[in-house]
Amino acid sequence: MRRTGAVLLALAAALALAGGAQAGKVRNGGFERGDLRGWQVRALPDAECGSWTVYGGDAVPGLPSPPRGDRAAAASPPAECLSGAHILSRVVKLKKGSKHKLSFRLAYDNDYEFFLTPGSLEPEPAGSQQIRVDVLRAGAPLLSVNPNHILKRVYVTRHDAPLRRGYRRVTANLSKLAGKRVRLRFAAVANRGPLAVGLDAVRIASRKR
Ligand SMILES: [Ca+2]
Repeated sequence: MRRTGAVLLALAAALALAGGAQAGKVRNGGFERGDLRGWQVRALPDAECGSWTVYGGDAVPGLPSPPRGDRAAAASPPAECLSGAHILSRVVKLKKGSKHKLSFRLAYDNDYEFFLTPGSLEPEPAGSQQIRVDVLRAGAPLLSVNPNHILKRVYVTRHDAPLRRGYRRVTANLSKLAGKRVRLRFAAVANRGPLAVGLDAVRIASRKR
């Protein structure tokens, strides 16, 4: 009985950890579990127009195979959908007194002629064809682009950015946000044509100052 109790306690502790914000860690940031556990997924107008999913190999047209391991995440709405916003996010705690560096790998394939970046992540009504990565206040509305809610703009597609890109590493120094709970938000919005986005190897490297 005693051993069972210890195992249950360990299990409970593990579950408690899994449910809360991890201190500077991005569990399942490489998507090698084959699912999106640990992440929050939001699809607008709804998931019938696709969603963030996990893929392997050449399963997503326009995207290279995962750059790290066998799996990566992808937002790739079906071509028949005229508009959609796809948000992948999670809250992390950045430990006080440490330096923090966010890094990830991003690839995309834009079937429209250029990118459009209105001041909104809603899929309607403004013309929108964009990829955005932000660090938000943990309590901010998920779709907000209000500067008061955004702690760090990490990535935004420029109007004339290349229409196709293989996986590239993107980094951002989050050391100024040490001690805060923040939301990492990866957003793909398209209402002018298909836009496939791939994401892998999301991690936060932390070390003591
Ligand atoms: Ca991976």
